Amino acid sequence: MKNDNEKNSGQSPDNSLELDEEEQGISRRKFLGTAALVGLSGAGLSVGLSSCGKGEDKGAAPAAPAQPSAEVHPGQLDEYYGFWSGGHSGEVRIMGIPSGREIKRVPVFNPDAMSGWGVTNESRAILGTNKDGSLRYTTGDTHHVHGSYKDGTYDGKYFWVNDKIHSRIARMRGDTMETDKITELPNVQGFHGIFPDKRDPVKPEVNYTTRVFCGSEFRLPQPNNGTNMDDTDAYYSLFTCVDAETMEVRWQCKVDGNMDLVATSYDGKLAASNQYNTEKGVVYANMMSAERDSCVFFNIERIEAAVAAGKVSKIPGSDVPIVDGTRAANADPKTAVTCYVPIPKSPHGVNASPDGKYFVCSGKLSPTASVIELERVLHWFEGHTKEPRDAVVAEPEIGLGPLHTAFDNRGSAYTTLFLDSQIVKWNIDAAIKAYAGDKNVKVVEDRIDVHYQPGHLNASMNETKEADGKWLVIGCKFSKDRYLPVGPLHPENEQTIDISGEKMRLVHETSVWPEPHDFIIVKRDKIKTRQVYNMDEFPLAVKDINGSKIERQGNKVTIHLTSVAPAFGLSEFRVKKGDEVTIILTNHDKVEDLGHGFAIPKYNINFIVNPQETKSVTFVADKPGVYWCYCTHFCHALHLEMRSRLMVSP
Ligand code: CUK
Ligand code: CUA
Repeated sequence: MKNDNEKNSGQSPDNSLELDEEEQGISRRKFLGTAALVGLSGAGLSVGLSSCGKGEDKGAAPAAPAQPSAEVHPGQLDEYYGFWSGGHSGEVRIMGIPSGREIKRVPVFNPDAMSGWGVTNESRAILGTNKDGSLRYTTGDTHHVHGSYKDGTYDGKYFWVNDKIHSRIARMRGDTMETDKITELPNVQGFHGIFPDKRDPVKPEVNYTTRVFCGSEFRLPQPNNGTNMDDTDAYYSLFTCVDAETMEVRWQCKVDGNMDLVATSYDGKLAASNQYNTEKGVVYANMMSAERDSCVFFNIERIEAAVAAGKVSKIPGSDVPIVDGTRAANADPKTAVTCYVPIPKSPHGVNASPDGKYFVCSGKLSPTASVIELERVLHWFEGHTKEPRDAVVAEPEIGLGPLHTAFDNRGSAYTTLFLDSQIVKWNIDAAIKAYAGDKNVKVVEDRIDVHYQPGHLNASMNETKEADGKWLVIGCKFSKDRYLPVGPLHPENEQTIDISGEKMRLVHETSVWPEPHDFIIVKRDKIKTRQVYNMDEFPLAVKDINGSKIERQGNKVTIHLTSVAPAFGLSEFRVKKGDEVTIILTNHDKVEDLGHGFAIPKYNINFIVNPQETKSVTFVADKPGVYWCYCTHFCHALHLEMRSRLMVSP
């Protein structure tokens, strides 16, 4: 194991000329810089795929004592929960970190045959249905999972995830790790960045999450009804505030440009979104002409004051109050609700440092990361500084294709370099000094090759005040040669790096099915799950263990059913062709993990009930005959015998 670690540790390449790493980094960057940027404008972001990460894993630093191992032995538990988005699978995945073991897949926007998500009446009500009863959407595209905060750190209560394709926000409960609410955002397309606030900007006692902010990428004509499609200059996008508890949309803020990721400050005063295409292009080439795009800051207190004062507009067909956050309407800092901080070329990603002082924003077409000091953004809003750009306090050159940044608890930042297939570790204070003119500081502290083309990365507890600087996980977009080939589509590759020492050490990798984007790594003691439901939570519950029965009202039949391993409360039930049948199933088993499945052949019904849980399904009995309803979840030695007979008479 140790040998493997050393072999794969990918320490910064050593070469015979013995350049120091800083010099190497720069020469590599200069060498690649022109060619790669030229490549970008023509061939998209896939340049360099065939040449990255080869043959540079020669040297290994002298072993530090007691290096942390990613190995979690059989029977042992991981130290962290990892909450992963599932991309176009539409789900959220839960992994153990550092082992990378996948523990759960939580259906969110995706129908799921095991749990019955999209099959049961309860889940269909959350997902939303059309008038004919069909699901409103069966596709999803999840990118960013974020948890609720209290006192600047995770409280384990809720997790939110975005659906980029249909602009929905979903909430997952921390105790059951199941989706409990979904809201479709009005007036937007391409809902991408999402971040909960960390406290209220004006009420000190509210030191926990009460709002979730949502950026939207695509600019649209409004109202988007086909009457005004050609005036592309009039298109715009909206930043949306959703109530964390009710999941209702509170307000929207109109902005210039496309919004990408979202970050929030620890004092609750600011939220921000990095922006590309401030050019307002509608074709690719026009979207990258400007030398600088922006990171737009939202003054939450002022926006909410404007909403309260009724200084809002509305889009026909929607009730949501809209505040004008466009550049033109916010020229005067003292009344502005937004501040557009210029950032080099098409930034992708904005992340808050755990000390609460900075946001880091990287331009994917610029080799830099910009450090924005939040205090200075607030000063701009107060009229003390003139230019929004004055809030930028550092802009180190770190490598090619910088996307997302994570932090440890020792002042270092870690940025993914998509084009270089590397992670670069750099020092924030040193970068600030260098920007101020100090030539003697070393900004870049280390580089490591990853495999390959990293997108997001995240460090343990990174997006909280309790960032602990232990593990860094890298979401690599391409695995190429790292796994057995499985046909045209390769898995993606999540690599785990030990960041507890000065040098980064690659210690583990695991395949993941496309396409996770972002993830968070949460200390396990922040999460309190429960394994058994309370029957009272379900209004429909069949509480009497002997209460299974058939009820008929006209052609509506309700089957009240219980389950106790290895039997359902009724061994048979008869209905007539054309009846609308509702089955309510309450699981009376109390033992942890003793769930049962309920599947009806040819009727497309399959779901499970967890201990003490109730679920229901409704269908029209349109096919006469015998249908064996059977338990799909192995529960007992007599699991195969756990059945009930549905008989539909003609
Ligand atoms: S995005 Cu995919 S790598 Cu949706 Cu956060 Cu950056
Ligand atoms: Cu009940 Cu298997």
